[in-house]
Amino acid sequence: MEIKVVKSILEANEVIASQNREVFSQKGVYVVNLMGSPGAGKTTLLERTIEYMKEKKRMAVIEGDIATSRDAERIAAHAIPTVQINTGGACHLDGNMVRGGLQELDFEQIDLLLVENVGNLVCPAEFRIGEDAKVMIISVTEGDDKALKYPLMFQVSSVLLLNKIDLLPHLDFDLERFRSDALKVNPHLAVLTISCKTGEGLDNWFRWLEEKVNKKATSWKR
Ligand SMILES: Nc1nc2c(ncn2[C@@H]2O[C@H](COP(=O)(O)OP(=O)(O)O)[C@@H](O)[C@H]2O)c(=O)[nH]1
Ligand SMILES: [Mg+2]
Repeated sequence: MEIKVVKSILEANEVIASQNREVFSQKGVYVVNLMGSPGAGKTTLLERTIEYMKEKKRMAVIEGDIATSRDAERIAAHAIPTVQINTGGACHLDGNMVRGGLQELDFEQIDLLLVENVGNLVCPAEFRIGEDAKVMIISVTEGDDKALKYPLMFQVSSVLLLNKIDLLPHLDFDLERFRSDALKVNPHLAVLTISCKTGEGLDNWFRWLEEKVNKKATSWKR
């Protein structure tokens, strides 16, 4: 009985996520669902991405948090349309919550929608929101053993950003072990090492993202 209930929640979410995706496709908007633990660097990555992309792409951000609008305030300071969704306790965003936020945005004026999911290494991976890609960010301070312990998020992501590599000299983080575990769980994962603090490696992320946004815009105009 319980299993049935859980299944129907996930199925209902799939329907709404597909409807969101249809809206994004009609408008040619590329959507990233950014996931990771609290403190991994999600908001900082969005800030760096906005700084780089601002002159090239029209962006908007949806901020998912259990409470507060602190992250939305950080993003809005960059003069980007920002919507805050407070889940009021839920550990992830789902399709319905995101649908509620879409009314606040003018998709005629947006090429790229960045969604910061609730800080959590488990739940956000279970729910589609209508995104083109799930991207996960993990920081070296979280340890090198997370891929095998929390496999689902690694499995559903297209890109894995390993952040805070500026801190590596202070830690026993085994980069090769981390990379090989992650690829064992998902051989298609693009693993990029970055530091949002020093900027190291971010050019690879920007290039990946820009290519995807351009591709979606091209297919939309046809
Ligand atoms: N040393 C270092 N600190 C970082 C880096 N990226 C983010 N931080 C810091 O990590 C903390 C959490 O970052 P935040 O972006 O708020 O994480 P979020 O909870 O995932 O959104 C902040 O104090 C950031 O300044 C990095 O590459 N290196
Ligand atoms: Mg944040």
